[in-house]
Amino acid sequence: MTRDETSPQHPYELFYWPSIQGRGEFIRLAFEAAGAPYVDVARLPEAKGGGARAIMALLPGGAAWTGAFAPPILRVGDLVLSQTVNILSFLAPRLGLVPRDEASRARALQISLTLADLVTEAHDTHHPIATGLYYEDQRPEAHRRAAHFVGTRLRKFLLYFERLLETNTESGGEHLVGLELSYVDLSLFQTLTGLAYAFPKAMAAFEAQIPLSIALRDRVAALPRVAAYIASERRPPFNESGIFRRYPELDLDPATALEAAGEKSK
Ligand SMILES: N[C@@H](CCC(=O)N[C@@H](CS)C(=O)NCC(=O)O)C(=O)O
Repeated sequence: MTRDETSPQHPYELFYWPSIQGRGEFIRLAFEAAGAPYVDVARLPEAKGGGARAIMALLPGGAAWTGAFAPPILRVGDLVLSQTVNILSFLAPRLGLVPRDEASRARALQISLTLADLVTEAHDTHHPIATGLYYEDQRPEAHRRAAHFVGTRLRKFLLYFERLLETNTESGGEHLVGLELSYVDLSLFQTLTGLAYAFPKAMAAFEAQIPLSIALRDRVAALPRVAAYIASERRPPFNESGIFRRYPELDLDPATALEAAGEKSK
């Protein structure tokens, strides 16, 4: 896909928590897959203007606040944007990561927002009551929430993305939108990879039902720039501070998750 801009006048600066993949990772991946230069500002040493302090300056109450509520935040010159999907849809045409026509862009946005919904539901399995509490303070509720997520919601989302691939026959089922790699393909890769980290048992149970999605995930992982990025120190590891967390007690068997938790689905 062609790029709208080959050499932006200002550097792309990403502001996101430095020690987690989280939502910032969807944006890092877009830059990395496109081979576009960017500065992951908070991963720089504090002495060079990095660290969490750089993010705080852009948040409400911060000295450089211009309207963002939470990271990830993108700065390009005077333009400061937040909301992951907003940032991705802004960057995608500039990085050659979305088809040029309006209908395809709108469709990519729709899929990206649905992926964001799934990511939020995955997050809410370990923080069902409050993001301001520790997981350890909401474990019984987390268990209930995970039972519903793994027992009903996860399958529904996964089969939806698989169906999108099946019906994009012109791409041979290889892309969610259009005929080439787009930012939504990258975001599906990241989501599936994160889900496999957090819910290995559940995801193994679903793999056979979503062959096109798994093939897409593996193709993205093997793209030379993405593979180099994954092997690099620029990609923070998955951990239990991010969105996708491995708590074995939440990795329930989808077939029995609801029953095991004493839950019913309406
Ligand atoms: N819908 C927003 C969610 C942003 C968000 O929740 N950011 C997290 C990190 S992934 C955060 O630091 N939130 C702080 C807060 O909500 O106070 C997006 O996609 O960017």
